[in-house]
Amino acid sequence: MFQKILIANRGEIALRVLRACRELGIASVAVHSTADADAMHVRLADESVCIGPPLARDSYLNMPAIISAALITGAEAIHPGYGFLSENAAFAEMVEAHNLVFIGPTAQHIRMMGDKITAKTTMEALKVPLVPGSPGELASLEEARAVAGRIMYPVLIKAAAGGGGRGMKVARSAGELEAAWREARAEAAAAFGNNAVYMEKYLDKPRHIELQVLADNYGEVVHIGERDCSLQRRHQKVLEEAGSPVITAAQRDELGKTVTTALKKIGYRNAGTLEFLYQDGQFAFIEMNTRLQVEHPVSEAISGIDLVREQIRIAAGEPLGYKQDDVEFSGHAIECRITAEDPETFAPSPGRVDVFHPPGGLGVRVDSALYAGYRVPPHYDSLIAKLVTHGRTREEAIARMKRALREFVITGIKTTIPLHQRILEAPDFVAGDYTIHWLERFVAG
Ligand code: MV4
Repeated sequence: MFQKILIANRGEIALRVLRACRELGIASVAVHSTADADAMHVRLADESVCIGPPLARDSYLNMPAIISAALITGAEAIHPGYGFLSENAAFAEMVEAHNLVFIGPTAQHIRMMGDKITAKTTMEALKVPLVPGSPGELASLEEARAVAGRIMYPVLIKAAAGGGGRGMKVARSAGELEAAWREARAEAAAAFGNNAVYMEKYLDKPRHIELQVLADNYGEVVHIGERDCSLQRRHQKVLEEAGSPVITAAQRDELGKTVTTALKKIGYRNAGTLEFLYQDGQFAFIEMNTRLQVEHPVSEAISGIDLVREQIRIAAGEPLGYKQDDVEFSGHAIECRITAEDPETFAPSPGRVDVFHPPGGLGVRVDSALYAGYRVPPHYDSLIAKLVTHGRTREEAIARMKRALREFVITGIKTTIPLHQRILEAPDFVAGDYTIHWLERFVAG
């Protein structure tokens, strides 16, 4: 096992990784920008290194500064958290080239899944269900017309280097195809420096359901169940649940078997998440994320598995030590992402936190790096707390969430706590009756 790990991140996820390190008896090194000198992750780590000015590109994305910090402090491994360098294959390679361990998948798997076309063709060959679409990259507008004619409108043109909705254009009819083709390619070139695009049939009312997996270095792969992440606004997830209110144990088992078999065949390692669209009772793979995700705590709650501890153990070369049958799911979990934003307009609300009183009690978890007197800097993601509740049933998890949201006091900045309170009262939410479009309409009306 490692004796010292560098955490290449900030905020709540840096604390999350730090906690796993401490429980494993591993020393931690925090890195921080000049804007984060007073941050909680710096205070709680055993050591810290300043890696640059506030802008992320000069600090949390500064690869040489982070590698140097690891070498200087004698850290043996680097945990990237989520965002920043977590899905950067060149960074994973640079880490390994300095005889450090990247706590995540291999650079080869990060690169494979970073190209959405390669990810899809790989999964298709392994019998994972996909949305009908182009067999690979669209070579020309003529090919786009031919594929659309076969799969029928509406269609979506997506960027191979995309994800998160950028470079994605809908064509509802043949008359809209040329504009969608041109706009998607231009946006992809500008955003990613790669104009490769592909086509899928546009699903008009899907849910976004993802499956968490863990894989060791010896061919053992298990899934940790699904998360329903349909409640999102502008491609930012707002509230997630595990399991999905619409998925049965039999569906979970079947999808889990398909996915774990596929990942064994490609030799995938460490944690990962496969994203699916779910509509009319069918799953369709769209993308794979090769990192720890923000919403991982809901999977931890229903499985009792510490996903970060598992990531570290796997990276250190330990076998998983259990099989799929040993993974048991219990109850239901919900996560509310609380951001420093106006709950009506979503305008950012950085600034000084006056009062910070998190909720507690049975079945409540708060992952947050806030404290009274802390200044939320304007330079980074607006996520300030993840409130997670677990109950024996979905109803119990909802009741606990309502209770916990009422207890939660954050003053000095605006937060989205009132938005979550409104969602939890909505009859559609209580019924589990929502798609990826539900929240946009809810906040508009
Ligand atoms: C889709 C889709 C409908 N049909 N693909 C958006 C981001 C990217 N990760 C995939 N996305 C979508 N792909 C087909 N064939 C609708 C979306 C989509 C979406 C997906 C998941 C969560 C939120 C979303 C919001 C808008 C559109």
